[in-house]
Formats: sequence, C-alpha cells, structure tokens
Amino acid sequence: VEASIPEPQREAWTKNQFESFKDQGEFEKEVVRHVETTLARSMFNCDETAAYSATALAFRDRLIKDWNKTQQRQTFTDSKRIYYLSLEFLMGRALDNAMLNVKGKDIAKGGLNELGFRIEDIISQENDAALGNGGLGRLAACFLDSMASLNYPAWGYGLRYRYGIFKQEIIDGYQVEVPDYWLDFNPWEFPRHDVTVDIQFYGHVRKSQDENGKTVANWEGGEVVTAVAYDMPIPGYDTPSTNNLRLWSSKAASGEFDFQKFNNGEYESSVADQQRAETISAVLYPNDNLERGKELRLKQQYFWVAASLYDIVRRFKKSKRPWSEFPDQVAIQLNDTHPTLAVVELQRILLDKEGLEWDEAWNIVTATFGYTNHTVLPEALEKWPVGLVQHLLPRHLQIIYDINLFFLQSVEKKFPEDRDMLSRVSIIEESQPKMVRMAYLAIVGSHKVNGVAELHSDLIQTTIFKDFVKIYGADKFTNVTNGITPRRWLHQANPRLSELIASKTGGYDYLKDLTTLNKLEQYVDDKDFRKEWAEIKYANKVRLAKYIKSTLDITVNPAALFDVQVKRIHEYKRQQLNIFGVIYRYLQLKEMSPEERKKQAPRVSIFGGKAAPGYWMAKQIIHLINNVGSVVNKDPDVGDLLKVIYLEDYNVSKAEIIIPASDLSEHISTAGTEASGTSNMKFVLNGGLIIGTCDGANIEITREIGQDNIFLFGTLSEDVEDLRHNHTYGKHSVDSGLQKVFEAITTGKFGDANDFGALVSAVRDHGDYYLVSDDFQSYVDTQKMVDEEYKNQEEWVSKCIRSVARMGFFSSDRCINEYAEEIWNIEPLAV
Ligand code: Z57
Repeated sequence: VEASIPEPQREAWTKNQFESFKDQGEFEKEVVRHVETTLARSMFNCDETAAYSATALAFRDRLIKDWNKTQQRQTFTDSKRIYYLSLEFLMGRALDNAMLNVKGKDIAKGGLNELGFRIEDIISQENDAALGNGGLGRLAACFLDSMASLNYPAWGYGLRYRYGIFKQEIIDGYQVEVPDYWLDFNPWEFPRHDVTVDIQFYGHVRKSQDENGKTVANWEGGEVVTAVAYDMPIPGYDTPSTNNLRLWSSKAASGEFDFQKFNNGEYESSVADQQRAETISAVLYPNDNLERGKELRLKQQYFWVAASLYDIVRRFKKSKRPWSEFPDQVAIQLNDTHPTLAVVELQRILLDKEGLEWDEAWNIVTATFGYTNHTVLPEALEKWPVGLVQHLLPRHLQIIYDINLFFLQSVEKKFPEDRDMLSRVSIIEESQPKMVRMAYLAIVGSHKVNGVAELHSDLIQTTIFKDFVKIYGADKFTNVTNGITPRRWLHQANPRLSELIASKTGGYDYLKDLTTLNKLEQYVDDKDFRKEWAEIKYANKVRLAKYIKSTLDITVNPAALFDVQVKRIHEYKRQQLNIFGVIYRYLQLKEMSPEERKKQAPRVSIFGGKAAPGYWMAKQIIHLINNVGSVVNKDPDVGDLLKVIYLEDYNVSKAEIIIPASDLSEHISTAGTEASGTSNMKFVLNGGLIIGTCDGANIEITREIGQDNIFLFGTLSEDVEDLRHNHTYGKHSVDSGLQKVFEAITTGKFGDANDFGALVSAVRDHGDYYLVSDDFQSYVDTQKMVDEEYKNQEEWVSKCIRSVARMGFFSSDRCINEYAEEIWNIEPLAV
C-alpha cells in the first residue's frame, strides 16, 4: 500500500512541522501541556512521577524529529547498515541521556525548578530498562550509544521482555527475587502495530518438485505466533543521528482459527493459546555465563531471530538489488551464540523462499555474519539437543545437517590424515543425546570471529577454537577489546569530574575523542588540581555514604578507603576470595592492641550483585557476606576501621552512584576466566584504582596506565591448568592464613557454620577449582600494600589522575570503529 503523501500536499506538511522548546519558558509550557493534556492531571495532583512523565515526553518530542530524519536519511542513501543482534540490552535510564544528546538539560533544570521540582529527583523516577544480566547486555547498550554517536547506520534487534532482570531484596542475609515489571509507563518505546511478522514453530517438512523438477522443501503445519515491533530511539552525542532499537513482543496470531474457536464458545482454549504465545517474550532468563537448555529459551531465540531477519530482508528487497549485493548492504553481528539460528534462517530464506542454489546462498550468509564470543567457560557454551531442534524447527535441523556435511567434507579434504579432527569439529556432538554445538555453527556461518580482550582472543584461538584456526587460518579470528561509553560512564555518572576534566582539556571534546584525556597528565603534579580532584572523589563518597545510611541505616566514614566489588555473583569472579580476605582483616584487627589499631587504615568493603536464582553456591556467598557484615559492623573493637556493606539490587542506575565513589575496585577472577570485564574500565575512568588478577581487560588496562598504577596479584593464566592438576592429585594444602579464616567460619563466628560448609569445602576438600587458596596469600599481601599506599594521599591521587589520563583507549567509540573497519566494512553516514 502506498502511504506516501502526494507531492502537492507535501508543502502543508513541511510548513506545519512541530517546533520544540527553545528556551526555559517553552520547556515549562511543554511540561504543563503534557501534564494537563497527555496525562490529564493538574498542578493539584502532579507528583514527581507525573513530572517525570511530562519531562520525558517533552524531550521525547524533540528526539523523535531527529529520529525520523535519521531513518529517512538511511532510506534515501540506501547505505549499508549494521544489525546488532543481542538477546540482552541493559540500557538503564533514558532521560538523562536524552537530555544530554538533544541538549537542553540546563533548560530543564531551571524549568523544573520553577515548576517546583529538582531535576535529580525527576531523573531518578525512571525505572531502569534492565533487559540484560550483566556485562554482555551492558556492552550492547554502550555499542548502541557509540554507533549513534559516530553516525553509523545501525539497528539493534532484541526481545521486549515484559519482565527484565529480577529485582533483588536481601532479607535476613539471603537474596530474594522480586519480578521486575517495568512497562507500566514507558515513554521511550513506540509500538508499531503495523510492523508484525508471523513466526512458525513445530510442524514438518514436505519435499516436493517445482515446475522445473527441482526439489523444494516446504515447512508446513505447526503453530504460528506473531511478533510485534516496539521501537526505542537511540540518540547519539553531539549529532542529530538517532538510531533505532527494535524489540519484538509476542502475541497470538490472529488467524481465522481463533475466531472459529471464539464462535464455537471455546473461550478458554482461545485464551490459553494467547497466553502461550505471550509467554515467549514474557521474561529474561536470569543467568549470566550459564546456559540451561530450556525449550522456551530456544523458542525465544528463534522467534527473535526470525522476526529480525524477516525485517532485514524486507528492507533489503525494497532496494531491488540482486541477492549477491546483500552482504554489501547488510552486516549482522551475533552477540554471543544466542542468535546463531540467524545463520540457518538466512540460508533457509535464500534456499526455500528465494530459490537460490546452496553455494550461492551460503556465500551470502557467511559474508554477512560476524560472531563475537564472550566466554570460555564450558558451562556457558550453548548446546541444544538435536531432538529438541528437530521438534521445534524441523527444516532448520535439516539445514544444520547440510551445513555440517559440507563443512566436514571440506575439512576431510584439507586434513585427510587426521580422522579425529572430524568428530572434534563437527557441529553435531555425537553424545547421548546428540547436541548441536552453537559456537561451532556460528564460526562456520561467519566470516569473522572475535574475542573481547587480548588474552581472551588468544585463549579462544589456542583452546576452545584451536581446530578452527587450523581449518580457516588465523585471519578469520581477531580481537576487539571491549570499551564503554564515556558519555554515561563519566559525564552523566560523574558530572563534577567531567566538568573539571573539560576545564583542563579544552571543553567537552574529550567525550568524542577520549584519547584527549592525555592532556590531564600535565596536571598530575599540580597541587591545586589534585586538591580539586580529591574533593570531587570525596563528595562522591559522601553521596554514597548517604545512600548507604538511607537504605541500610549503617554509618560509614567517607574518609575511609572505599573498596568495591560490584558485579554478578559467580564463583569464577571470586567474591568468596574477597570476603575471606575481609574476614582475615577482621581477625587481625581483633588481635591488635588499641594502639596498634589506631595505625590502621579504615576501610569500607562494599559488595553488590545478583546471583542467578538457581545458582545455590552464589547465594551462599551472598549470605556469608551479609553475615560477616552483621558481626563486623556492630563490633565496637573495630569501629570505623572496617565496615562490610551489601548493596541491594545492583543495577545500571546504582552503578552510576557507586562507581564514582570508589577508591579501589576488585576484579579478581581466576586468571583466564573473565573474558574482558567492563566495569574495571568504568572504575578507573572515574578515578579509582584497581586490585586485580592478570585476566581479561585488566591486562590491557595495565599496559595503558602502567603497572605502578594498578595492584595486580595472583596466578597467571598459563599456570592455571597445572595448579588444577595438582589439586586433583592431592598436592595441595590450604594456605595457612585461609585456614584461620575457615576456622572462624566453622566455629560459628558468622552464624550457623553449617550454612557455609559448602563454601569452605569447595576450597578445602573439593579441588579448589577457582584457585582461591593458591591466590590467597598474594591477595592479602597486595591489600596490605593498598593500605600503605592509601595513607600517602598525594601519591594516591597522582596515580588516579595519571590513570584517567591514559584511559582513552577504552572508549566504546574506538571499539565500534574497529568493528566497522575490520568486520562490518561500513562507513559513517554524513549528517
Ligand atoms: C556475559 O555477561 C558475559 C559473557 C557471557 O558469555 C555471557 Br552468557 C554473559 C560477559 C563476560 O563475562 C565479561 O567478561 C565481558 O566483559 C562481557 O560479557 C562483555 O564482553
């Protein structure tokens, strides 16, 4: 259907363009208008929620104009687009970011004041868009910000979960999960009820002959669920470019079938169908670095991938180009293996719907996709039972088998002598039951595979994907070290530091080219500058101390060293090492005389993070931390010298308060287990130092900022295997300091010893897989060094400034430019 306005009428459209507020008065007018008309309220019942809604709507109106223009520009120029497929987008709040990017925060601040509100209170009314678990989802959000800011024509594709990551409450020291229903009022999403795709599941494949005698596969029967698009504008910084994040929501397909059911009076089963359909996009799976192989999860994956590909192909077809040009117009990045079915789906579309030959289709597919790996942990590598895939997606399984057949034939040709190779690299694992190895499928279906930090990219090439490097050559594998957006993670989270930096580096240009931070280095020895710097850190700590007081009713001293570990709770991230270290510190303090105690550096150990609801050991760790806190925090012998804080419900918005307030943050994973880490970058960029292992991006942070500015400790990745081997063969005794810690736990100093038996035994009796004991001594020694160095504040602050000055590399802008050049072959679109 032609929906375009004919030429003669277009003038009326052009001259009646909506003009948004230009000054404070107009902003106030817009807010009042939205309160009184859109929300149907008045000054007599305008609470902060209503004021938030009206403010968001006022900014949204401005955003939409840029958004529409960007989409029009992309259509007119018909340029190559990048599609970022991710099951997770951990966006956080949108309003502050929208204010920054469309410019007008100062106007809003004054205007809201005039209307009786404080801008911070209004901003904090917004619920986080928490459609992700942790690092992987937040990375996707930073990438969207960078792609828009750099003017790349980019689309994000994901699922519109009705429930994001659960909210965490800590009750009696235990994690309790509360559902996160976040969609009540969301001004940032636009339902596109006209953009729908019907998605098929189950059924069977019937082969038939077409008029030329060619065999064609027909996927028939089964059930259909409809995908509805919901769009979110993604504004760029200091550019009118506003990209689109398209999230799919599931609903029952409205076929005649349902009407018939209704007419027959089968209301109940009709409603049940509807609910089953809506279940697909109902809830985000709350696991980080773990795959559990549930049928509904596979349904989510196919639903989202099929809807997105349909959309992408539909857009490509509008340009009427030959299929061979598809990879010149379309780049698709797979954020982990979760969207790998897209490889199979595109091959199916080209083969079954568009009638291409296998090889022609397959060349297009592999030229289109890139795959990013985010983990080497075996429990996180996706595998799906062949039987389940067969049942849910019968045609896709056939295609997977064919992809595998042709792949293995080529391998056999290349390595005729290596019979073992074929079973090692087969996409089908010949186990009981047989499994589809999704990472292998993603590698075979992509032209580039990347890891997310140097060590991680080396590791995947020498361990889990070693054979594939032999088969395809090293050029197919590359590294793109992760990054973070300095807009949210410095300017928005730490406005005072941003202002100070701007005043010394020549304005806010550094937010577009983070390497400009190097200009700060000349101020490292400037006493006045250091003083201002320290004052800002202190103010950020006061803010966090107030937050701790108001939420937990615990008083912490802002002059103490704030030692922070906030991230998902996981054994490999080793929060247990941290809390054992805290116990060790506590026991030492208890043994000291009052005089000795006076010489100690006061510390606040701050933890935060969610455990996957089914991860029992992670929940034990949370419980231990809280129990240690309740003993330590009320011990008068210790007073200000040690406080242990567990911050409930760590999320993006809380990170924005916590990170700028840290003196020291912990990134202490067993070497070789944390693919990159991205919060390590956020902490350093906000003027905090790191205690960390030689793992993930810690290594490159060290390379950039210098080893004098980071506290590294522990085993190296290359030694991990041998140490684990020794443990298994009994050549392992628990560190003596750690033994004292275990004794305190098992004698009930921190509550019922039985509660923590498993935590202690994992290290003492069951092989200490994460090498907690091996690294304990060096961890404690390094913390001692931290205490000493913190006493010399001048030197400490110098290190912080020097580090920030050298953090330019870690902008997600740098990272996106690398993807664009090395993987996507795509250029920014001039505005
Ligand atoms: C996730 O958050 C990450 C990897 C995964 O395989 C899954 Br599933 C979830 C994280 C890594 O653990 C981090 O080290 C990394 O920084 C982040 O992904 C972004 O690459």
